[in-house]
Amino acid sequence: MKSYKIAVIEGDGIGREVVPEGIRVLEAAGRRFDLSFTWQQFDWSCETFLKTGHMMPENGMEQLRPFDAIYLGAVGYPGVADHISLWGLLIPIRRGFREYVNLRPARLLEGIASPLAGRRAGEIDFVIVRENSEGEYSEVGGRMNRNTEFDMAVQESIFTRRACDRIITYAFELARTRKKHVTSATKSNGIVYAMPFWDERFAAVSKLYPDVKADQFHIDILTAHFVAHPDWFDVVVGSNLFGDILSDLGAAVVGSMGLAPSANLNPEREYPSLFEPVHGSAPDIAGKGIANPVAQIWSGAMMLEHLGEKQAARAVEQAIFRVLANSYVRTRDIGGKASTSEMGAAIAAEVSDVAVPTR
Ligand code: GGG
Repeated sequence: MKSYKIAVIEGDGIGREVVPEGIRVLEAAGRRFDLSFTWQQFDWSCETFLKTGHMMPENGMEQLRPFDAIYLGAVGYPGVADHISLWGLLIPIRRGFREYVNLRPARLLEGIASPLAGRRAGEIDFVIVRENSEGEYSEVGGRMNRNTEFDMAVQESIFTRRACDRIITYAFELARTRKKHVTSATKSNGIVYAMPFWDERFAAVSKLYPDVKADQFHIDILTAHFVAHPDWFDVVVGSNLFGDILSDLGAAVVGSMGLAPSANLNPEREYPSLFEPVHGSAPDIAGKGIANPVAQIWSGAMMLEHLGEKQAARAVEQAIFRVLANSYVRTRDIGGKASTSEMGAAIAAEVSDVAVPTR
């Protein structure tokens, strides 16, 4: 039996409701595929911040370092400014553990209605590859003259050749395992230094992949194409901010934020990688037991894949697909009345005997 040590950070809001369902499903996969998990809970959240002044303890990164992976729910809650919660927990982990790839698949599944008229399952199937270490999410800048009429803020974007090349290369390698097409999200008409540089790096890396189709769109028209022609895309690579925005749009066109998983990967495996749904803590529905746990559960499948447990990963994915395609158990965001735990239980039950495709 293989065993894995997983650090669990449920975080805030619906994170506390969907993570237990993810664990329930991964435990079911463990029983079927002879895997054992040790789940260690870390109660790091906005509530912790309000009690201690820190989202995580000073030695938080040291505490997480020995784990095989990190399974996170959501970060952010009213009462704590969003930049405090994000920069106090999620971003230090992504950066400290060199999780420079943020992988965010968007696939329209059987049984799910896209808000885009006439789109059927399988027609939308792309992956956002988001640069996760620099770009617009930068600590370079500052504030001056606070609370005066001269109050001002400066925020610098950082684009390095090393980080651009490695994320673009990752996108091309991924495309080779899919439909061999990479689209770059740019804005080199308006952002006059960073984005022409991004385009140069995209052009340079794309030359190394003559077998992969490469194209690029300015982010404004790209968002329009996501709505009008989502079937045009396979792998879409973008900067930290563009990738973040595009992945919420991707989730929306495939039916719900509750269906969008993500992986923050340290591809070199020097550090634990982190798996979390794309969605946030959703304070408007938190505490009601109605959040869709699929994004969290699917992020668990991505974690299994990264750990090398490919059969178990496939089983979790197939269980999700089967429940969404065939079952009346569905949460409100996708047209049903089921609770978070009913949905988790239905997927966990399916994991034990669902057919697993070999690929
Ligand atoms: N599930 C993780 C979460 O809570 N994300 C909220 C969020 O605002 N994330 C910003 C980001 O991914 O950069």
